[in-house]
Amino acid sequence: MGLNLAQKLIKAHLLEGDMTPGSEVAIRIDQTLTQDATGTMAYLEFEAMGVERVKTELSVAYIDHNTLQTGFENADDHRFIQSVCKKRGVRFSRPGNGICHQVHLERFGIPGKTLIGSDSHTPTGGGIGMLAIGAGGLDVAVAMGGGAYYITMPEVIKINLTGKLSPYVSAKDIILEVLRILSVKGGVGKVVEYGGEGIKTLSVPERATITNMGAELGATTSVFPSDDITKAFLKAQQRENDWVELLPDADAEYSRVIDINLSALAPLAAMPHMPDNVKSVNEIGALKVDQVLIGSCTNSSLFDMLKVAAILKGKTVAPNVSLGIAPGSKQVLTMLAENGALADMIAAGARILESACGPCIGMGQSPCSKGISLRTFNRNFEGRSGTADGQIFLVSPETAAASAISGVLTDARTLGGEISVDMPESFLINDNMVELPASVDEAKNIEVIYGPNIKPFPSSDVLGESITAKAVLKVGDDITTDHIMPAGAKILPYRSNIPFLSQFCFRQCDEHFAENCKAAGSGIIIGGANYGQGSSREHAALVPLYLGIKAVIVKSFARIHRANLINAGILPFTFSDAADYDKISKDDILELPDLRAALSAGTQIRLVNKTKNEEYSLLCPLSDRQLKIILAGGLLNYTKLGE
Ligand code: MIC
Ligand code: SF4
Repeated sequence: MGLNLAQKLIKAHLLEGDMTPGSEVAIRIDQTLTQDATGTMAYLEFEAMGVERVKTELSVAYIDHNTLQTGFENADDHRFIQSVCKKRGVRFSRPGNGICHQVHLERFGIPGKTLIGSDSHTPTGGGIGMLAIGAGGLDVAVAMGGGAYYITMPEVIKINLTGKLSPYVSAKDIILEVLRILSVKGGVGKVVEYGGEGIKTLSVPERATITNMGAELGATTSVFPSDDITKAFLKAQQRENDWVELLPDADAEYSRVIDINLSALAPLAAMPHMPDNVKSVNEIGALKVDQVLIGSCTNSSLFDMLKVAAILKGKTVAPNVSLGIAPGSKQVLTMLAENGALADMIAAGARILESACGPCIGMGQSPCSKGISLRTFNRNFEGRSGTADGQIFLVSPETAAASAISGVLTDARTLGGEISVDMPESFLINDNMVELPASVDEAKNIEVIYGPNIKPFPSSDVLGESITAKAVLKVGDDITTDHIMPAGAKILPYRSNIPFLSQFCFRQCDEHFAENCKAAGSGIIIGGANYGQGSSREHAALVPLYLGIKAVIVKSFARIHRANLINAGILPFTFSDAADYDKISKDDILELPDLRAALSAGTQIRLVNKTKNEEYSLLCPLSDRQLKIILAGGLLNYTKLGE
């Protein structure tokens, strides 16, 4: 039996385990990336590990999230990251250089290499045939120190693309269609591999839009073959030598094949408040729009920006609309400036934002009350925009630009004709905003600079024989990490200050959560399906740890968040019988007796509801390694105990 591409990439990096779907495998990591919102914590953890220099082929730290800098906090964190990078052998992409995933694709990604990043959209690299996976900061720190990365061996789904996109229908519409079919839970435990004749019609930026937003499926990652189109892109980036051809075997097998005919696709939109709440633009109709935002790691390539500029050229943004545009990188912004497309955008009335995440993570540009905002981003979770009742729709750059002009949600096909945008034969190369690390000798004299906003991160204790705690919170399905640990302009500056962050934990679900936890001293969270979807932020585990959360009991977990809970030493349980979820009420006193023994034996775990005098059974499938981490009280303890 032949191998699919995902299996080939895993096999080439396999360190431990057998490649049976569902079992744990360890893979060697060639490259890592961090961004500043998760990076500060990741480098604090790296420093705590006591490793002199990173051991990967390439590690890059990007500054792209916390760029509002409304106080000293972010600038201090940036300086901290910069000093660690210089000392420890990490390249430092300075603020202004662009969004991590866009820059990494342009300048550093290499087909066939493994990449883990402390950001859930790291799978963007799958657009050039990398095995690129989002992970918690601690896992990235371990990989920088030369340690393996552990994943559950995924099943591989094939999305078989045929036909060709019609004018004004976009790569964004392809991934929205995949989300419509599979849902935000449909990719959990899976890699999504793209193939079929249709892929030959898609450029690298289009492929990267698709693999980027594959994160919203809950998938481990998404991947495209590395072919002539990849080669042309790398050549235009003056990196032709990085190219290798990577294809699945002709007789490769997949756990499921989904056919999508590109010729039949129409412009789509994800409606509030989930990326899988997808309908066609025509079905939704001509909604009056208050705001349009174009950018984010999903849709900020030169390719996207040139299409937008072509639609805006000679027009004026509708009076009821505020249009913001954030080109994804310095390369994109400079090229737009040089070829005049930027002037077309400005002339039309666009508000040009810096090359950073910006409004995607609620750093400014919140819409008006109940405002309808069309965004080319990847997430529209409730409240993420910074406006609690904002109505966020996720759309393609073409739909966004056409709607900005008309003032209502518009199917860009009504513009008629076709916009044709050619990928340049050569991009403008200038890596002057990537600072190289010091030599090993020079590094000895470099001091790591800690600002006053950096507070120690919480530690957990070795797991006791049993746990008794109150159910301090009960939530439903699809709880995102934005619910658990919100981001946005007011809170993001404190990503290295867990005590401060803790006041905002779960605020959207229960404004008294933090006080209740503190009063109870310890607690257990009860949740529904797909708990912890979205971001890779380990703060969504570290902050609950700080607040005394011992266990989270849910119907099912999102991949990265479950790994982060284990790393933090918080027990991740699922109900053996999902119906037991309904039997537990908030404030019930729950007991998990003989826990160490049951976990070690791998048997079902008893959960005693002391308030209701009932008993339920829980599951906690752990690999040997995860069991040791949980018993030790988290990955850092485990690493220290192992020394
Ligand atoms: C996001 O899109 O939610 C973020 C902000 O990029 C996060 C990382 C973070 O919380 O810092 C992600 O996707 O992992
Ligand atoms: Fe940044 Fe948004 Fe991409 Fe997250 S999804 S990395 S916040 S642009």
